[in-house]
Amino acid sequence: MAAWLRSVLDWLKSLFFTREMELALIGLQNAGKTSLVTVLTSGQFQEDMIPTVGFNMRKVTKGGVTLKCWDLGGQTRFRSMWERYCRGVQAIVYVVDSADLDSLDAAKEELHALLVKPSLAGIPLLVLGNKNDLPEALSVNELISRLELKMIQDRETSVYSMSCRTQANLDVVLRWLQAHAK
Ligand SMILES: Nc1nc2c(ncn2[C@@H]2O[C@H](COP(=O)(O)OP(=O)(O)OP(=O)(O)O)[C@@H](O)[C@H]2O)c(=O)[nH]1
Ligand SMILES: [Mg+2]
Repeated sequence: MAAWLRSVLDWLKSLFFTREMELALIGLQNAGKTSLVTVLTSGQFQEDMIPTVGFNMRKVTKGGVTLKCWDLGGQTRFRSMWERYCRGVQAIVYVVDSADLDSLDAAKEELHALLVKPSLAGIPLLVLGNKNDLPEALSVNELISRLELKMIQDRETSVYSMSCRTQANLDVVLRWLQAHAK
């Protein structure tokens, strides 16, 4: 009953007070960025994803917040676009395949190379260790160490372990995003 009432109240609130939040999803190819947007918009995990060529923009409204998601391609040839799409967003979401241990050094280097850009100073960062349904996936503490996240001092940084496949921690990720909307 309480849950039912809460969802009616959320719906009524969303009619009158929708806030918008622009965010950029970046990270190496195959990390799960498009899967995350798909799970957020449809509630369904899809196995057969196509690599993103360039970028996609999708909007999803959850709990009175419209998330405008710039979903960028992670292949090397698209990485030079990341900065442009990260400018002016309320949050940068950096998605990592936490079970692909061979890609973590490249993920670390790309992240730190992006964050030194003066145009992105101070933008909050959410690092997501995706694919935590896989047995070899690293924990949050291991990700903090492997990605050298403690070196990031000039912005708010949060890290979660999650899975698009099982939707583990998706609620926590959504709450973080909603809390950072204008
Ligand atoms: N096991 C598992 N596989 C996942 C998960 N999330 C995504 N995948 C798979 O990972 C692959 C890549 O997913 P995408 O969402 O296309 O990755 P992307 O980061 O958008 O890749 P690019 O568009 O090339 O940058 C797909 O085969 C997904 O099914 C997850 O949580 N667990
Ligand atoms: Mg993609």
